[in-house]
Amino acid sequence: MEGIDIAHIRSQFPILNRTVWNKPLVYLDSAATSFTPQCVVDEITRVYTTCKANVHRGVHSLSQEATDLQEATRECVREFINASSTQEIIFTRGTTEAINLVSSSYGRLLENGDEIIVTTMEHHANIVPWQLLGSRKRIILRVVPIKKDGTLDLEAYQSLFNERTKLVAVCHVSNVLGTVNPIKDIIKEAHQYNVPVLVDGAQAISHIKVDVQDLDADFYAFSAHKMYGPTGVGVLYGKKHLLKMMPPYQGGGEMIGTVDFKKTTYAELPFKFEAGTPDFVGIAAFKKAIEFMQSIGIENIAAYEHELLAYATAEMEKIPNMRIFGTAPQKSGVVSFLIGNEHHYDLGMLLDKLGVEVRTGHHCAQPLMHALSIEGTVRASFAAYNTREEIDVFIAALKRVSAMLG
Ligand code: 7TS
Repeated sequence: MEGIDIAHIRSQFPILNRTVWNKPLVYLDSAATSFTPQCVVDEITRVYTTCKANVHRGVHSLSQEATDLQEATRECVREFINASSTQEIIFTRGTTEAINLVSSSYGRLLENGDEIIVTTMEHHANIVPWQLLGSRKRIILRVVPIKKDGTLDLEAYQSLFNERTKLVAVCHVSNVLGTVNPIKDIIKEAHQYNVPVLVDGAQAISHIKVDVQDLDADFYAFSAHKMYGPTGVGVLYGKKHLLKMMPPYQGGGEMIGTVDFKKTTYAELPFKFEAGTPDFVGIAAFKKAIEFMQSIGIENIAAYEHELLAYATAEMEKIPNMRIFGTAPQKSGVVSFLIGNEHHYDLGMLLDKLGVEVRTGHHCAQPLMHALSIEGTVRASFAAYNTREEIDVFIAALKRVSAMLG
């Protein structure tokens, strides 16, 4: 494939050389977390061994260096998603915390009887924070159903708006079905009612070129660990005017202007939402992960993964009793399946014995499982370091497992 030097990419991931049960590793669980290239690991070591000093905490040289690294990542993220200002880039622990930030903070502005639109295909991280809000106030969740192929029912979506609708919270890409939602249209529709939209971008950001201004997204959340980066780091993008009117999420150091027992003022954006010491080492290394993706080109990654998905799907469809969940025309590199009535757990365990690492279970999307009338699926997901040869091993393993289970 043009634009992708797969051998060069793989050489940057030493973990790919390990074995599982004495079999070469075939890692097809990058939707849960992606592997991390050596440049990211090296940067973590470099920061720990040369300038691990707390950020925004003083005039000494080490603190200044660490601060510069963190803020360089903020600028890198801004450019990566084309936000208009670094004030709109808030570092969090991940997608989950980014969504909890919005639910806790923006949620304080909501009133009894207000409504939030979510969809059937949301990860629990984009459901439970809104339900928690509902335990403090009477907030009603309206749920967009899905069609047979795993696309959203957009007519139903349009019918859910009314004068009490205060937010739409929707994933860009489903972590189970792989469906790429028409997020720009979804946002346009909501904006006709002056309703802001939070996009859960956890499964999109490393697979699709994201331009928050072009999408006109009000909030966009994602995790570094799913984009070849370190664990414990994530981003909430928010439009400045919304972030400005939102109260702080957590209180502590960094997020204040002045503190007095009578009156405390808060810091300017983005620091107003960054209480306490962040994972500044991880944040520094996150820049290397973004640069890694940029060195390949996100469009090249997307095209390559799409080839892998198409190849895997075509081969899987040849296996008797294969049931694939999610057949949307626009899909990202995720394929969920079952074989006949075999339990997803048995399938996953046996695949593991053959060196193939896939995710099994409800994938933190139980309402979607209920809608599909199943308990769980097996999910294979792809990243830039996977190969057609690995898909061949996966398919051969699937055939063997299928035969073993009869
Ligand atoms: N939203 C979506 C769509 C996700 O897929 C995930 C994680 C999250 C939010 C939460 O991200 P976190 O980084 O804050 O944990 N999804 C998965 C998965 O599909 N398998 O393991 C984690």
